[in-house]
Amino acid sequence: MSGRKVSRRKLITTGLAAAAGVAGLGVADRLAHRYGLIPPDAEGFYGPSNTLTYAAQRILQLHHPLAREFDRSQISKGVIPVKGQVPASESYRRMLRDGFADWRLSVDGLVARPRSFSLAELRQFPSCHQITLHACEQGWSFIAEWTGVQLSYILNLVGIRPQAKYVAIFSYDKVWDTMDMFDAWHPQTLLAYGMNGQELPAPHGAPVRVRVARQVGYKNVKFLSHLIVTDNAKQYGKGLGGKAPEAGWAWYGGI
Ligand SMILES: Nc1nc2c(c(=O)[nH]1)N[C@H]1C(S)=C(S)[C@@H](COP(=O)(O)O)O[C@H]1N2
Ligand SMILES: [Mo]
Repeated sequence: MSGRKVSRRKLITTGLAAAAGVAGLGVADRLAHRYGLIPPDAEGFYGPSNTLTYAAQRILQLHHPLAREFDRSQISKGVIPVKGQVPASESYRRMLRDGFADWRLSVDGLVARPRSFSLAELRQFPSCHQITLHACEQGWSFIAEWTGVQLSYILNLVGIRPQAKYVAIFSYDKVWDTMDMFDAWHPQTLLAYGMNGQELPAPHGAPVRVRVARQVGYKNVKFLSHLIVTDNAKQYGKGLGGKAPEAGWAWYGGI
């Protein structure tokens, strides 16, 4: 045994695991509550295990925050799978035809300076590139290069209020989700407008999608329209924090 100091993090993690093993999930759940690590889908049959997974991973990840990045030579070749349809609404189709000149991403809620961004504005901000794996919960994956602006850059521009706990994400095809501030501030979380060196193709989410490298497919919302910073992820839809949880997937999709 080396070192006498046991970090607080270690204590919490060990505590959660031990509580789950010895005393049942109820105790782990109480510990997670104490540290504010309760996912929006914490109720119902899978609720306790959703809470345990989320709380334990968030604590462990303070150590290993980055998703693996790959070489250019590892980018997937051939046809890349697509999930979901390009939005059919007339307003979306018109923007697509016009190269998204009139598209705006509005960002409001618990922010000091609500505003909306054009695609041209997003492209002017410092850009990031990442070659990461996109893994769909349904068993397929691909590696691609993504280009975009860090969500954290946008959050800094609008000024996040201290009560902020989630970013709610809305799209043109009525898919929506919420992301906690850990993912929202994460350096690999991008508002991506480019894929494999080109403009983001419509089927992959044009003009801008979320790229959240540490989460499964459905957390990477495409066809963005609106971001709302909030302290309550349960106020939308059926109160489970996203469209995917309403279809039975876990709100937290960490990988
Ligand atoms: N707006 C929107 N975002 C979405 C989806 C969708 O149908 N609509 N599908 C999700 C799922 S399940 C996956 S796996 C990825 C797929 O990304 P791709 O189509 O670029 O491969 O997008 C996610 N984001
Ligand atoms: Mo997916």
